[in-house]
Amino acid sequence: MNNFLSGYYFLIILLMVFSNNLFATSFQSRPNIIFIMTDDHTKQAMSAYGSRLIDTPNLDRIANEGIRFDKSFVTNAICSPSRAVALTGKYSHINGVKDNRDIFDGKQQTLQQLLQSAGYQTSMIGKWHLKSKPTGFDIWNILPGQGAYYNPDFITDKGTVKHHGYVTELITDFALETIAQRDKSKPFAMMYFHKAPHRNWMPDIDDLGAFNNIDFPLPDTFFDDYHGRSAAVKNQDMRVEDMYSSFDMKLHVDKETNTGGNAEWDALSEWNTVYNGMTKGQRLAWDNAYESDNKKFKDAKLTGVELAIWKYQRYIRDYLLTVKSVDDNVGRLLKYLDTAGLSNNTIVVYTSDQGFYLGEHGWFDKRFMYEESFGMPLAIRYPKMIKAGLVSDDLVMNLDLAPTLLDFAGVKIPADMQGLSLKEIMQNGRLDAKQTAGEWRDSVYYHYYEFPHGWHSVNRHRGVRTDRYKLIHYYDINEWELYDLDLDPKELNNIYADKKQQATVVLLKNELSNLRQLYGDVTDHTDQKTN
Ligand code: SGN
Ligand code: CA
Repeated sequence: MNNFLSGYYFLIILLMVFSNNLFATSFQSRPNIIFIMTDDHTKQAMSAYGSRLIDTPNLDRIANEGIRFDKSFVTNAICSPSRAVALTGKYSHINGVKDNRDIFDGKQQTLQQLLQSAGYQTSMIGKWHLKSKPTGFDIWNILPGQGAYYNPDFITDKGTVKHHGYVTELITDFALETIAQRDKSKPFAMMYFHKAPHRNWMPDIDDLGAFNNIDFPLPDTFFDDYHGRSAAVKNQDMRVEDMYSSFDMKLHVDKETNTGGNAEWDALSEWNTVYNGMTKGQRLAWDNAYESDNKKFKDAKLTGVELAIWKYQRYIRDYLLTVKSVDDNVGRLLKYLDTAGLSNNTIVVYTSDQGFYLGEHGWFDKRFMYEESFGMPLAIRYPKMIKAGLVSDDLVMNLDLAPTLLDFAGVKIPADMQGLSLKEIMQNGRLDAKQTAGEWRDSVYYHYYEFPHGWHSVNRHRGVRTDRYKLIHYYDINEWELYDLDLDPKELNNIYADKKQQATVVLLKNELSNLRQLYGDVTDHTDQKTN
């Protein structure tokens, strides 16, 4: 063979090997990604975390067939900020969304935009709640604002369309359609973001009344008197006993007399709008499920503790039923992946935008840095690369999600992302804080901003949590709290002023200041306008 020909064949072989590699990378090894986020779903309502309230077999399936993170936290426990953190891998003061009123700047670097540039087909289905138009997605179909449970509007780049049905099912229908119609020449990355179980917790038609005969256990701290805690804890407006009779309790009243977290808000007319937004048939099913209990309640004229307990029961039944529907629909999605042969090479992340109070401390809602709302459920399944049944006790954050998914997708993690990839933890089996000491972060940093405007009157605060301790600073009122989570996991005993704890206080203050340096959150907000 002459030189020219041998060179020619060599080139062909090289090209074949190269294109084969390309083929292998883009079609086989690069995982698909389904990022599931719910809104306000807390670990106390997920059986993989030992819930004493509900079974969630399908959500548990993700944890059992992959890894469950037991110490997973948000950086700022409220909806829009938390989403902005998950999509950018950056804290609120950097990504610009500090509270629910801020508008996300869609020109900034995001997980979806990086995946899209790397050749993924990207889509966003469900609750977006970042105010600006979604960017970095090939396909999007989102709820406006908080969205409606029944017959919701959805927005695409073609405009707004009202759909008949129940939001959790509709979001799932659209997600399945999007996967079925995907561009098969590319891997896909889908955000499948639910509205449920967000307030006002309206269950699906098929589930209405299903928990009417169950009395759920009250959390141990339901009657918390806030003794020894900061004024912030005493002055919040998020008590179950103050929930709206109309919008939350679904009673048809003439006048709303409860603050519900925002005394200015016209809860009664909102409830009427939501109720009348159902079709005649839906309202009939609704009335059948609620009206006999409503009548009993009106006749009983409960007050005080009895009234608070009645409200808790109605709240928790409705909340749990909206979770049940999420579980059923995630089950549909997982089954679809099985049948389509996609399960093995698809990363499924399950998380929520934060946790929630299910009566703990007498509360609903979130915002505080206590475990129930600071924590979030986090389970990730990727059969091809992660062993089933792993559990991690490492301190992980929503900040880590974007870097982790980029890492698995083979995309370089930008240096300005502040989170860390969880890939190694996920591949190495059970690690705990002790085993990984020195190799992983040993504290997490938190900063909540929405005060005095907005809902529920929770003072701004920042804090640090280590494996054992939590230090919180309500800086506007300059009050501190310290908890020993080993001895006091329910955070009832503030030991900040305890003389024996002063060495710990110094260490933690030092850690807090180091974290503020590390993440660039050094501005002293007390001298800024409150936003
Ligand atoms: C609404 C709720 C509040 C809730 C915020 C934020 N009120 O304003 O209770 O804290 O959303 O929730 S409601 O009566 O309108 O439902 S978040 O999940 O979007 O952050
Ligand atoms: Ca939320």
